[in-house]
Amino acid sequence: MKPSVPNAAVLYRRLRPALAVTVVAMGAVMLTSAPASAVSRPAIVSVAQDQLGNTARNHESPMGSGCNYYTGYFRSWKPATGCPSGDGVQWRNSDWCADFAKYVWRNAGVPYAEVPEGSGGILTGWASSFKDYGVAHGTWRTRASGYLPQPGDAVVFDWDQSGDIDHVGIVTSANSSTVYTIEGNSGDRIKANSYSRSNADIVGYSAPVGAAEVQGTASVYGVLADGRLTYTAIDAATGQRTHGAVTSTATLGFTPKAMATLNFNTILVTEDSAEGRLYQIDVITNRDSLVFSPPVLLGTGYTHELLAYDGNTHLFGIAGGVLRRYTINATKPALSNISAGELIGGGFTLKTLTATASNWLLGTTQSGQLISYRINGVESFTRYQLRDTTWQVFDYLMSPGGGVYYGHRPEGSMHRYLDANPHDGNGADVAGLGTVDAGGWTQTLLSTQPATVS
Ligand SMILES: [Ca+2]
Ligand SMILES: [Ca+2]
Ligand SMILES: [Ca+2]
Repeated sequence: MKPSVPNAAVLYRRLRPALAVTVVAMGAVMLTSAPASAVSRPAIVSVAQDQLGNTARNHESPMGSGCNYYTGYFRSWKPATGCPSGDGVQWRNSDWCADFAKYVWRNAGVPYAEVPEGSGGILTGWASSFKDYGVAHGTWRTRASGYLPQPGDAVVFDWDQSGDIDHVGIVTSANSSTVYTIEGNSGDRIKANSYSRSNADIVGYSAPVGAAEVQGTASVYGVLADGRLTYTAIDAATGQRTHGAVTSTATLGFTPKAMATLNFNTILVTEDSAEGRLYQIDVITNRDSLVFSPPVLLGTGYTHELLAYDGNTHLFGIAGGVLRRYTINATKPALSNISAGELIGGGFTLKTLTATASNWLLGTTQSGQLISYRINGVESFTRYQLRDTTWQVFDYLMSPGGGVYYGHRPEGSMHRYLDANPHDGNGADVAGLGTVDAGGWTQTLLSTQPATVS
């Protein structure tokens, strides 16, 4: 038998075993100060989905009576006449969209959602209280602002556009055109819905306090099949392309094999040849078109299939399944600025490679695994398998930092992910955030500048 008021950590543990410790720790912090650690957006979505699938309480009983579990969970003073009991709660009669949304936030560990309304809590049984929460905590965004709603946000509606808010739901995902939700009291039940993001009934969105928010711009360099270079910028917070692709008129003059972006205007590219020539490319401008100096040959022997730079002096290269680490001590390196490669280890039979932070790598395999590696030193690393399947669809995976991952598919689409904690060795908190573009990324080689997003 479940307790009448489920402990948030207990419910959370049932949903996401590996993260339970994090949530308990955060709860302890919340007693004394504003939380510093991030609430997990995927955890919010999981709680909502869990309730959506809970047939014992995902609808009114009797249907149309207003009697529901979620109002009973929060308020003993609401009328119970004709309402059943279930899951240890006396169900009660109300419009319950806000009670459902509050339940989801509270049980996912959203800061301040646990504060009772009689003790200064902002969230109440009124849908408008979810706007009040965002305004009070600085996380409110209007629909008209163009904000791309994020999983776990609360979305509030004004059905009759009268100026007062009528309804609230939980955002599960969104893309450039559509926002997807799970809502309580939608046709007297919990229901998954979708709306055009331009639907005027949507007033706006409140983000949960402490949710992983990313800031920064991803700078992506690429090579087209004809050897021209491209530059594209993506706003990491919204996932929208803000610049480009701008394209050079000049071509590389050699067939590239692997590429790493050192900084905003320096790229390393290896030639697809037995000699393994390594070139440095100085980008002069990427504003309206991309202009670069003729590639400078640095040396040979760089036969790597994959390269990644971690933004903190380390260039990683994989050749024949062997990972080596080079230290680069100049912004525009000559060969003398690149150390001999340290052997990190073998068995790196990866399809893609990127760096997520200093001495942290992320890659995918042909069989679809998503793997992160902590590089400890010479012949020392720790491997974490974040996902077991499905990631083979990407031919390039790139991270500009901040747990933001971009996956490129050969047909030209670019997909966006957020790993709430990219360095916990755990993939349960990796959330798909839709596409940057459904097509048009025709580059045959791609690389992003590291450490520009946090
Ligand atoms: Ca209204
Ligand atoms: Ca109803
Ligand atoms: Ca993680």
